[in-house]
Amino acid sequence: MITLFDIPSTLGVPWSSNVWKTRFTLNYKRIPYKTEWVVYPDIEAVLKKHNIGPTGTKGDGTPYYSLPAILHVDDATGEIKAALADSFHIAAYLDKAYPDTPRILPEDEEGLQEQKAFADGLLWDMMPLLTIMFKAVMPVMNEGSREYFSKARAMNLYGVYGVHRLENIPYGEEERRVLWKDLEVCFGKLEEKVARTDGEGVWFKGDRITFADFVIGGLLIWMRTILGENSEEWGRVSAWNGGRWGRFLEGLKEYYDTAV
Ligand SMILES: N[C@@H](CCC(=O)N[C@@H](CS)C(=O)NCC(=O)O)C(=O)O
Repeated sequence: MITLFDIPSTLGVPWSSNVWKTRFTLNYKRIPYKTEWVVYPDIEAVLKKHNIGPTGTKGDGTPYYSLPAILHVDDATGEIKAALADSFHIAAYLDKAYPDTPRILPEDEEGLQEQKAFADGLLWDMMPLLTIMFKAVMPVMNEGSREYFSKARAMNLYGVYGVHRLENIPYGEEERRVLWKDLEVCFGKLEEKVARTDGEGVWFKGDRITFADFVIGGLLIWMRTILGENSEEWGRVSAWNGGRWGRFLEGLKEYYDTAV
């Protein structure tokens, strides 16, 4: 059985865009799994317990431990088959460990690099989204995560300006108006990337789903879950670019409407 480590919220449903990339991958492959919920301050200890290493380095030079992570245990023997973090590495592992399931990453080096570059770059191309979403996530963070999240994400975004808590980032009507305007431009650029394949299908590679689609899908489901399906904000996003994003997420429905 596979255990997927995820971060809880008070909404009681999966919400994290990064972890959704792995949920989509598991659901697409129809691989059964169970979820273990870990609040932010405990991620490092839980991963260390399972001998899962960091996925990067924090701004202060210390190791960065992150979710998603999976633990794959052979039910019959109890043998640990794998324990790893990072949604891209997990996708590569699942392609290899479950060869009878549909592949999600290409086999050629160039194709792999294209997927990795897209996965690594998307959030950097969506900077206005981070302030909007981090602000929106705060009220639904579990008690155990809230303090950590506020400090860590303020550090990510505004640390260099000496802002140490998300609550201290200015977020009035004018700031929001500018962020949303900039975000629309970001989605326009994303649309240009995806639109190369128009006519052959809606996905990043045209007619077949690849990991890049779960990167986009993770971002969209994060927004829809946190902003609210019936919110004015989600209505706006899903209508941009001729309604592409609402349709895109709807197209992934069978891979997120799965019991967890
Ligand atoms: N590239 C990584 C990114 C993972 C990531 O940054 N995850 C966040 C959760 S959304 C995390 O675990 N952060 C831990 C922290 O901020 O200390 C992946 O796709 O797996």
